[in-house]
Amino acid sequence: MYLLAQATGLQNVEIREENLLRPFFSDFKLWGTENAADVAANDCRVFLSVFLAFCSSLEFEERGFDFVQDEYARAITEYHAIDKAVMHIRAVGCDGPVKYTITESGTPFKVDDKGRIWLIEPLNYEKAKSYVLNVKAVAGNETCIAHAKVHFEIVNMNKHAPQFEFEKYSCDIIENTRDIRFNPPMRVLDSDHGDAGKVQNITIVESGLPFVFTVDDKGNVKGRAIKDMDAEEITDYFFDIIAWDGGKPPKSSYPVSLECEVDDVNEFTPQFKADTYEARIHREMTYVNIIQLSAEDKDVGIVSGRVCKYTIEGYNMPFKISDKGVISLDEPLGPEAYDLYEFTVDAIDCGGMMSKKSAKVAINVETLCHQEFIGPAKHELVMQQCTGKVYVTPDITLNKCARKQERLTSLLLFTWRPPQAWAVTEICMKHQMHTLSVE
Ligand SMILES: [Ca+2]
Ligand SMILES: [Ca+2]
Ligand SMILES: [Ca+2]
Repeated sequence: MYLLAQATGLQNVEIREENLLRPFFSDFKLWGTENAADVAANDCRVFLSVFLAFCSSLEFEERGFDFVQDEYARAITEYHAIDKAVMHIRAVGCDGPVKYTITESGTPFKVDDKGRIWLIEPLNYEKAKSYVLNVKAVAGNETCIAHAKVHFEIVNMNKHAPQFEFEKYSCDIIENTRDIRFNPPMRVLDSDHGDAGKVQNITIVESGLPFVFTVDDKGNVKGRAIKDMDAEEITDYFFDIIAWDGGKPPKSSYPVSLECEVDDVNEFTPQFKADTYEARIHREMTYVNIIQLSAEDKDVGIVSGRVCKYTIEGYNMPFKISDKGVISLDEPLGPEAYDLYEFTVDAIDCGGMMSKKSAKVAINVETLCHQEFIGPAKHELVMQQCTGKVYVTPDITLNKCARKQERLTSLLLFTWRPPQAWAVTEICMKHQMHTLSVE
């Protein structure tokens, strides 16, 4: 028997091991609790003395062959070591050896000839929260028989901390939704029984994160955001979570680190940096880069946030545009081409969304150069005897890139020449000449 009184006023009184004081225990505790503030230390000692004397008198009272106590009780934890004695009961008052038997079969206990009760199988709080054993004692060639009740209360112990099934989980949430997806599915295990083995809640180590976690009876964990996720605002969340069981006191798991990625949804179309683009090119030339167009996409995803293609909207346009937005010209424009090409360009993101507002492109085609002969022309041709050769333009040269005004001058030169030749011919005819060759 073990009686422990603590502090003043008997506020905490604990009775351990088997005892016969159980019927008195509740009254004793009630007395102590209600009057705790008023009971002096002396009163406490007097009470204990009386109480213990009373108990002693019970133990040694002559009762014939009987158990020392009618009833025994103790609490044992469900993790109590097996093949260990957990209680000692004794029947006295008859000659000869005493044989003890437990009436009930199938209990995890056995009793030996010395009255020691042994735990022989592991306890499980979930299966049985208490045991009541009827123990029979027989002695004196079965002339002495006694019975006693033995109560075992099984205490649910929190021996194991919860544990996440895996060390690593990938975690993601689709943008504009709230449900967290784990891969593999998240589960927490706890080997204890009862509340001590039930995962009660999951907490986030860091504060200020927009997530809550729930766990069901089987330890399956679900996570949810408390607001719709916006990948353009925050793409990745890094945090640790811990699992707690329902034991008293609760135990916690090792934290699991999570990186939860918000999966981008293609919400935005590409947008051109400028509404209009303008360029100048020349005829008879090709271009690999007339002008660079550029569009951006507000989405953050690799697919939905990147421009993959540009297209020219216009019929029979001589220009091309690359996937990078560069306008080029493979075939030179001839004199028949327009002086101005106007068309629109659209940008398409890699998720297939096209810009809502096209870019306007204007390309001016200039005629900068043409080829012509340049040289002083003779205003008067003199041909002796009206036979032989005379050079009309002895110093003529070829200008491969003449400007427009020079060309006009040149035209004047050539329009001026035929009358000259004609005049020469006329003169020669007068002199009875038949031919005049001009080279
Ligand atoms: Ca536990
Ligand atoms: Ca998005
Ligand atoms: Ca997009």
